[in-house]
Amino acid sequence: MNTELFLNDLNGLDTENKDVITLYNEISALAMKHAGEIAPTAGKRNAYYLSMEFLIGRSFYNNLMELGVLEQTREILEKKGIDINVFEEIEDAALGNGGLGRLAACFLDSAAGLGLPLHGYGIRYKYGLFKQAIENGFQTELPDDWQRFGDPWSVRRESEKRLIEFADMKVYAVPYDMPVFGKRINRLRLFQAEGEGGAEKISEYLYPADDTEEGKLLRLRQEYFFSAATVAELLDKHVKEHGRNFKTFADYNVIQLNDTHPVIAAAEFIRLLTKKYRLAFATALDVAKRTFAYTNHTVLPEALECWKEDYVTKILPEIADVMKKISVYAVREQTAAGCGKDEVAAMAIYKGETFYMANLAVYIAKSVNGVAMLHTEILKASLFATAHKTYPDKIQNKTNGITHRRWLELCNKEFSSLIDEAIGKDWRGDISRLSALRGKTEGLAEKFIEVKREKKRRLLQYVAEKEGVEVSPDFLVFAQVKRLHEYKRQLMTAFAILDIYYGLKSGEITNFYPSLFIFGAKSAPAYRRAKAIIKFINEIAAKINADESVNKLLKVVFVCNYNVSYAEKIVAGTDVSLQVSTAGLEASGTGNMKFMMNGAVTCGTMDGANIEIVEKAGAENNYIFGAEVDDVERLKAEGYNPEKTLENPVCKRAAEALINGEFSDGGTGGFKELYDSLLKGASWHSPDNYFVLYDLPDYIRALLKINADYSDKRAFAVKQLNNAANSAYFSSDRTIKEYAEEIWHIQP
Ligand code: 26V
Repeated sequence: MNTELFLNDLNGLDTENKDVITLYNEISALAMKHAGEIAPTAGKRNAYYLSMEFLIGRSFYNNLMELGVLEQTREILEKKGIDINVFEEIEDAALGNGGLGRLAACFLDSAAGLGLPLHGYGIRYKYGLFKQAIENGFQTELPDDWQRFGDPWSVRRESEKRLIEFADMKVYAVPYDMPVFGKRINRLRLFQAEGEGGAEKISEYLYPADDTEEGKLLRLRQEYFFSAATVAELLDKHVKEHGRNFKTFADYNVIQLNDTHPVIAAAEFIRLLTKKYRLAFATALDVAKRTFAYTNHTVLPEALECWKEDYVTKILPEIADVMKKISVYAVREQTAAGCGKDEVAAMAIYKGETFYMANLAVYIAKSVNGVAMLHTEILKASLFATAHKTYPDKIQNKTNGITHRRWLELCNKEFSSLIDEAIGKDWRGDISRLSALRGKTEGLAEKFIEVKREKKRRLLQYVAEKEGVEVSPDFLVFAQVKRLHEYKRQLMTAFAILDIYYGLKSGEITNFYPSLFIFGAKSAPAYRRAKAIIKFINEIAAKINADESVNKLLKVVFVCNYNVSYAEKIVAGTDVSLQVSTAGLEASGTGNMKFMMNGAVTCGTMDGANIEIVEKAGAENNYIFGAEVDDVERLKAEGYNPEKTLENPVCKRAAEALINGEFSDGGTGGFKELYDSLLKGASWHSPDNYFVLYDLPDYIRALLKINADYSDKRAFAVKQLNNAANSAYFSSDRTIKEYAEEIWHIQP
């Protein structure tokens, strides 16, 4: 960054009578002009991160911070009478659903920060994740037209567009490059679909509804569209730099597949090498096997991709052929290695006229990784057990992380300054130094209480403006913010709150410290039970907040349109992070890490990265409850029957709240459906598939224990600080270093 020129231009910028959007575009354009060029990639080994999602959030503040000019920009604008916070009106680029997409954004940030050549490739959706509105307690969806503010951080590369062919249409993939600022400027390249005959549709929506054949085909087209554009570009680049010697391709390139969505890139890679460059299939397969690596992000069966053969054949016949051929090689190889019929079937890439994309990914990839220790163990022992036996060196762990730049320095300046005061500023450049806080938490408690209160005050002021619910910053703040899914058990939190409410009303619960529960969550538009849970939360919130006899002690708010920018406020202003998924089902979680780093205690189950959080920060500084993986397995084997839990009045009252008319689902039948899912089973799920009723009593105990402990504010602040002091491990800088050293073999 040429700071001097930027500040000079900014000083000279005429800001009179300009609206926020114009100013946003002009200031961003100045930063782009003086930021410097994207670093060249030629002659060195590069890593490419292929992902259907990059949940970047708002770029303005983050980019100015990374460029080292945020504070000066704030001051210059102030002199011109402009509060830099006005740009909060500019919405996020929400090109992702949740964890997987946000992780991709954190990874790019960390790689640039460490000077490592990692480049993102994905889709430039016209509309990102829908904007959520709440009407009468129900979620409704509005299109997210993020480009209406302009897109000053992208550069269209018209001359680099390329034609992507389907059996029934041809589409241009036009690259848009977003610089990723850090020690090195890396590139996030997003392709936009253009052309005739409905070509634009391919990059119109993130995750189009896939309950129809048309929707499924569109999703497949999206996957192929950006995978094919990326692979063709990398092969062209290799030929230009090294000639047609593809045996060295894997020396210069490694392609990381973010879940199975882009695994079709491996098939396209082989198709191009064999068809265009005339390599033998076995040779092409060998190059692919040395080039690709795969990350798994979920073990939920319904989230594991498979494609019916006739869909693939319809629009990508050559890809279908390549995948079948890969399958033949895999079967041959596995049989030769001594695998039995059942074992070969368990690893099948093509079976029953269906392609199993996770099995394809595991076979092709030189490395397969899970995203937290427990998750990786589950991959080895269950989901990919046969593959693990056959290829014992393939599966490895890379525990997720989050960028401490956005998730601590940017979103919590006050706490960051307190850390500076205590241990100096070195931690900002080398996060491992944050552990110097460890011995100092006792001494920092008083100041931390002030910082937390200030962050709470700002958060609650924002919540009051947006949601119309007023809460004092003296409340103890709990938050459960994440996608809405049954396995994440927001319903269990709602039940627990309701139980506390009844207890406060009846006088059974006394000495209760005033508490606020914040929920934030989007449900997939077609996920009926998740939508019913949102309505249920809003119903209990309305009842509790309106009850004068209790609302000085207990409040509930469901924040509307939870997104990256809202998260930045919530993680800083929360005391207790709720991470209560059914053990074994949350691959990692990354929200848990954001809260920890900002000094919140975790109230959670032994699941995903919670286990490692507790290991690092100490069980005494967190609140763990509920069934563990072994318990869940035992319960399933015994034939868990939730009817039995109803013998406990707590569970009985919770379940009945869904059907006794106390709360209205507006006549949708949604609450009865939730009740049935708990006691009868829903679709292919067994009753209480996620052990909500089973874990509820223990959850309530944990929440009440936290409430009691909080009365000693100082001791509680020390617990919170102990979490922050031990959070360095969860910086994505650490994660990216591990990927770079152990999978990618790339260097600054
Ligand atoms: C996708 C779907 C799609 C169909 C219906 C149900 C369902 C359930 C879950 C998913 C998750 C897709 C992958 C994903 O976002 N996984 C998340 O990845 C994060 C980053 O590794 C990790 O922290 C989260 O635990 C994991 O859920």
